Amino acid sequence: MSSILFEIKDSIGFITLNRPEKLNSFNREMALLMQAKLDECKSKEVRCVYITGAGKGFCAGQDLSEVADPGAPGFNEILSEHYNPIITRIRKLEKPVVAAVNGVAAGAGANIALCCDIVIAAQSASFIQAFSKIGLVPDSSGTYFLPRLIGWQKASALMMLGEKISAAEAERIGMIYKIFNDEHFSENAINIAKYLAQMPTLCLSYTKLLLNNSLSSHLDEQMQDENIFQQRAAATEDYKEGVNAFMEKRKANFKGE
Ligand code: LHQ
Repeated sequence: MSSILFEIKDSIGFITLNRPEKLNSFNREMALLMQAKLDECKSKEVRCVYITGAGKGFCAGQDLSEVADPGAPGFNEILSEHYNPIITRIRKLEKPVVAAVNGVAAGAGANIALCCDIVIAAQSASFIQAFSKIGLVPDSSGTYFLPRLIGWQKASALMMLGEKISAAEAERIGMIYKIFNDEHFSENAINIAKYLAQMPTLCLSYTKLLLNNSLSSHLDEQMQDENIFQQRAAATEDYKEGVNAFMEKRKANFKGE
């Protein structure tokens, strides 16, 4: 069985982390496969990406048995060839990426989820910046996104203490968007992806780009960028369709063009 399951359905690229016996922790093969599947999601056929885990966990970060192996890839290789390219691909993908956190998300597994555009979690899921517990620093873009999501103090404490927090607490502090009860989790999470996949994809990609830029730009630059991307959005077929549908009091049929 492949360590990453992939299918395209209803214009959604479904990526399932699939090493359930190891809580879907990453080894080299799985990390490279994840990159390849994210690349496949560049296809126009895919209008939303949905990442989840098989079994009871979402992802426990690095497979620690792999790093303990004497022939293991070095730390530089692991970060520059495994995790960082995954984060870059998710942020650069010109469509929304949903993390559907079905269970525990630890270490790099938590941070991969947190770099996604919309993070939803099952009520029983949890998040842990597990790095300090094994003598490592947070990676996979955690030190970038976490303080921006929840503020410096909470990020600093969660990263230093390595405290596990519940999905409900993660929602409360703004680390994630929403939780759903376990029973209807995947149905509700997939409904969000289905909705996104029917939206004006180009406008969502411009929104993503603007948000990416806003993490490091100034007000004047940001408003200039909004001006540029608003003109691009206004030139899309979906904008015409959106306004026509509003005037005609009908549901818009967006094509992502
Ligand atoms: C695992 C793992 C795992 C292998 C559970 N590996 N087997 C970057 C640079 C280079 C190198 C290092 O890494 C990184 C990035 C990182 O991600 S560093 C952080 C690595 N991850 C961790 O330190 C988390 C380790 N796991 C845990 O703390 C717990 O397993 C959590 C809190 C995730 C879940 O706890 P439980 O729900 O109590 O599950 P469990 O501990 O019983 O785990 C279930 C099984 O999964 C168990 O196997 P077993 O054969 O005993 O049933 C674990 O050994 C295995 N597993 N995480 N990362």
